[in-house]
Amino acid sequence: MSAQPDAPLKLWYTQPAKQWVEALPVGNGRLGAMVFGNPVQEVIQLNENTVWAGQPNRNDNPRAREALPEVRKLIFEDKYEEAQKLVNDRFISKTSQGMPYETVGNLKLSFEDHENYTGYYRELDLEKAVATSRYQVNGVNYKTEVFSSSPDQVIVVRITADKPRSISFSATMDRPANAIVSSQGNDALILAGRTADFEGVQGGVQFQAKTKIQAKGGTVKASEGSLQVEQADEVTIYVSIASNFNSYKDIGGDAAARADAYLQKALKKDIQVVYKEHVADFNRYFDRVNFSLGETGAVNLPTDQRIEQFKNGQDLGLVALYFQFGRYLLISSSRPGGQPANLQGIWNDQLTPAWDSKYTVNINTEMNYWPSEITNLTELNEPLVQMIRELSQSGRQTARDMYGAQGWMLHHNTDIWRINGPVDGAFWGMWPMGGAWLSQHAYEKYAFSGDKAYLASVYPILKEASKFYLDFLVEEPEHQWLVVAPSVSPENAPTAHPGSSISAGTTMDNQLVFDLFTKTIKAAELLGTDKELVADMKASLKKLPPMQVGRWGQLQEWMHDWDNPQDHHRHVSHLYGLYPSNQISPYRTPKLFDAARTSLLARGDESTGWSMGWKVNLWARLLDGNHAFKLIQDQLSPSIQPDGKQKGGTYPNLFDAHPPFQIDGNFGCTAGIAEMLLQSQDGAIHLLPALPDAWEEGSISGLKARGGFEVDIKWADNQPEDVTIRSALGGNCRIRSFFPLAGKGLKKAKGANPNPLYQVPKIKEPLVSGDADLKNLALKKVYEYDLATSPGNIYVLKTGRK
Ligand code: FUC
Repeated sequence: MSAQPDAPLKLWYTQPAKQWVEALPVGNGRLGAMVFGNPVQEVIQLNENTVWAGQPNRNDNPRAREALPEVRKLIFEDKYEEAQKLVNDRFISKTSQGMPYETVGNLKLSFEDHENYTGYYRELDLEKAVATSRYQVNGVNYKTEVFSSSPDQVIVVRITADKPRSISFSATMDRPANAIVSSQGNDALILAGRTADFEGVQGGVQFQAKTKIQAKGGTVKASEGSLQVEQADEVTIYVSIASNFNSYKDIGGDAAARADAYLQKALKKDIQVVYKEHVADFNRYFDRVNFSLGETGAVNLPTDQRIEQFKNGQDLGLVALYFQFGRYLLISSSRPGGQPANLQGIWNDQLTPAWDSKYTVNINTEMNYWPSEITNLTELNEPLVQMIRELSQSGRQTARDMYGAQGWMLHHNTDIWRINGPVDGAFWGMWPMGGAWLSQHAYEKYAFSGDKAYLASVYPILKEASKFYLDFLVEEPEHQWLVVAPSVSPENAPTAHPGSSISAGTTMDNQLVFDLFTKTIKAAELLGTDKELVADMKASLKKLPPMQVGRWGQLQEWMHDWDNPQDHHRHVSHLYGLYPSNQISPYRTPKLFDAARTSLLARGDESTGWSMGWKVNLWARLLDGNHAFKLIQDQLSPSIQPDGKQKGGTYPNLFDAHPPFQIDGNFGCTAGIAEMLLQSQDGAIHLLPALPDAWEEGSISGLKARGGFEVDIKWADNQPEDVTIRSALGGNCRIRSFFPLAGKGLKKAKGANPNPLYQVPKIKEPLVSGDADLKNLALKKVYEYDLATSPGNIYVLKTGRK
């Protein structure tokens, strides 16, 4: 048996996982497992995505409404500390700060006589979504495979050996607290529990995890809450988990009956069929995108060593592996009908994980979904869109009770109960922009698909979010601009008042309101509705503060020129306008583009995992592939240092480290790699907009572009060689490239792009003050083409090099 993988798309190791961040994740969106691959004491840590502490509850603080005018007055008098104090007293929730997502517990398998194992190998196969470990004991070859099936809604553990009657072990289940384990019949264990009371909210989620063992040959017996398997030829273990959760308002389901029903259904099938259907189901998503930067000898190194050596430079195969791992994680943690991926996706071994492993919506939740459209996983957005629909219901109460406003709103956090109130203290929580940002995700799916029926279905989300801001915006005294107040530029305080982050009219807020209104107007016009509302939004848009260039040439983070060039804060909120939004463009707003670059350079590179993931996207949008690659190198460096301390980076199992583990960085960097190769936010499909010098040759297929296009690119000598564009909707396809292209129907671009899905916002360039220095106004020559496409057709372009 070789200790080498037979395909590049595998994470693999030559030792079992000692810590959780070495274990390998499998998941079907609902059920997650972390597999340690230990031959002696196998641990399979289990999750189910509705196992959250607490129960339906609200955390709005209606005392805010009365204090709102006073807080605004304090802000406009520059009394930011006092404003923050009042927000803490009167706005911040006095009840729940959000409930934690909890582990279900563990399945443990003890193989007493396996201590002297040899030839150990374990892998996670990204194409099959199976975690496998294999080793030898006394001349017998053992193999354990684990997967989480979406068609069958069970986790499956398969243990096989190449000699009959070789498999003997005992199985137990446990949980850190609040659960009882019992056996059922001779071959099943049940772990039954209830989630915790937290911050005054009683735990109400009841759940059951049922483990059923089927052995071929040999015997299975139960005793005192454990199962003993003796001398079996092969063993299949099914783990079925369910809870009483029906919706964020209703926990009246029957956990035991549900867990049983899933199990019985799976047991009726041949295990080979369960396996095949699992692989086919997973592949339906995974196979849509192929990506290669070429492989070097590094593919023959275990993944943990590849991460350690990545900074040395040549292992581009690890970039492709990391990219595909990001797609793997989204397919495994976000499936239609379920919950969106939380801070840890669905994988969490604790009862009170960092930040409760909930939904932080001032960057993290959105980042989780950045790869979904561009990397061709559009269906996996559905849980996020569903959560936004729910928040747009629950958040009406918050808008009304806290701010006396129409519509719906959300602050910087939510959880499975769809809380909308401000939490954690004013410094972090007084950010009334969650609804504005999430609404972009509801809309973007339309920009990629052109699906008007879908747009109509999410229009109420956009409309009601906009109505909140129409009521909430207030005129500031200096310029009479309409601003959001109180708010914060997420989690950052300016040096002008370092103790208080509270301010008005922050750049990100203005950008978010701009996007929300612009998209709501567009949707209303397409759907032929709400003329008056559209007129109101158009009037308000004219009064939003413009983006401003500050005294050191930076894009101002705040309405006032408060930015400190030494500020290395992980949030780069004012650059929202550059990515994920498209308000800043090298071709339409070169001065803002230059200012954004100055800001990002000053912010620095190394940071928390997700911050580096964001910066990969930002450097891609700044058309600087080398700098984007530098950030990938920073992010793909070991989080765990020789002295045991952790920093932002990557764990041995390729999980992103904030630290601790936070999945947003995985998703952010995955999206960033795609943005380096293809962009479509700026009125054209830009091929290879930010290709690093070191990525000389490669290919990617199946990336999606706005306007209903799917694109394959093969390049060599850092130039596109073959480009294939599949058009789903027809219409003009404008193409941008740093190199000339040739192809049937390709014409030099003329005028504005007539494709309606490509319209870009009109942004006024700012006045740049005398002492600010713009450095980047000279851009590389770019070629622009128009290609008239018809639905269902495929277009092949070649290099135009002679
Ligand atoms: C935001 C970030 C933190 C962390 C948390 C979950 O508050 O500022 O870095 O990612 O979310």
